[in-house]
Amino acid sequence: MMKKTFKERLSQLSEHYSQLIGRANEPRGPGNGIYLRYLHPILTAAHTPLFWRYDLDEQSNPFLMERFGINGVFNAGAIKWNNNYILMVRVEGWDRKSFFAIAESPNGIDNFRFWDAPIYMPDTGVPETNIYDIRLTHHEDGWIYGLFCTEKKDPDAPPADQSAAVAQCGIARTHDLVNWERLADLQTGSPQQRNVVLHPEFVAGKYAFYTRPQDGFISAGTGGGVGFGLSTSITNAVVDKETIIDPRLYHTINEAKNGLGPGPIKTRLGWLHLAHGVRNTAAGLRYTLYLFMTDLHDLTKVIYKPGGYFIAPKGEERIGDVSNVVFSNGWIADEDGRVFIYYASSDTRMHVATTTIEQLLDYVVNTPEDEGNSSGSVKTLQRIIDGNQPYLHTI
Ligand code: M1P
Repeated sequence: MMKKTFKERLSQLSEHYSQLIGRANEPRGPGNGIYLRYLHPILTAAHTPLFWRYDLDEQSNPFLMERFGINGVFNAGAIKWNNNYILMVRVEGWDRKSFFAIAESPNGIDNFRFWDAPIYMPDTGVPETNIYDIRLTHHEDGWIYGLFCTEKKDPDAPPADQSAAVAQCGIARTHDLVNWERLADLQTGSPQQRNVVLHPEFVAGKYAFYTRPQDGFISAGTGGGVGFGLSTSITNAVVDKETIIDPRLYHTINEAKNGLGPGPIKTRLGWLHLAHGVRNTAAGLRYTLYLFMTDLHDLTKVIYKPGGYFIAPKGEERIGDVSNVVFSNGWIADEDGRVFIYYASSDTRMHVATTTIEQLLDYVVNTPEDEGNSSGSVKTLQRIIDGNQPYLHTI
């Protein structure tokens, strides 16, 4: 009886798993003209291999129980590698610890499969409690770098406080995505660092970093904003001076905090940046994504910044472990001009949105800026309505 149950369950699980992994994805039109969303998430906890989650030995696991539960797969770094689309995913177990694992797809929109083993990320001597949100940069020095958040319990927290933590930026590099050399953590003057990103090119012969200085683990305090700084070394990286290039601002999508997403894409008009902005609401923090562009030569100068958000949580994206969140730390720009934006929803699952460099340039150049007040918004809208008068008969 027990034997039959085990075998039946195993074949049911295998069938469900193959159907899920092989499921074709399709765009959800007509969209907003800026990007296309897709029908299905590209990765969920259920996409992790059965042989991670289950002990498949009938003797030691007669009920075929999950022995290592996965809570969510989200916030993935991305890179094109051997012609395939690679996501280095934050996998979070039932125990709340995150680790990295790689999933690979031939087309970037479906058929993502996890590599057999998770990534072993070496530590710097004192193991961190949690690592997450890696940004992958193929640097002009030839290495692929991964910059990620390393989190430890705050040593100064009183015993009653079991949640105070210190976040800093871990740095590792690789040539094959499997074997990682861990370097010293980034040093800055800020007590907390998350969302640190390595720029792909040298700047004045130095390594350039986008940072996010904060006073607290959750709250920006006197800090916040997307910062920028240089370091002569990558093996012992030190950023002495952080210049805030994109501050948080009152009554915008990023008034509470913001942070850079993946490394910027170089275009003919400037460096294209994807970032997240956070505002507080009665229902908790709301995370949306936005775009901005910096000058090709002066990386601290923002030259275009469309008003408002680029992607906000929609439908099922709004619900999850940490609801009302979209977050991105990975995108891939293909040689043919297509761009794959990989974003996570509600700290639970991964999605893709597709667009092109030309669409993104049109978006950053021609989307009205935030005028900073309601009457400015009305003026902007009236300008569009007036301009449309000759075309009203077309709709
Ligand atoms: O829970 C939402 C996000 O919260 C943090 O974002 P930030 O660094 O801007 O504070 C991170 O923990 C991120 O992983 C998470 O998705």
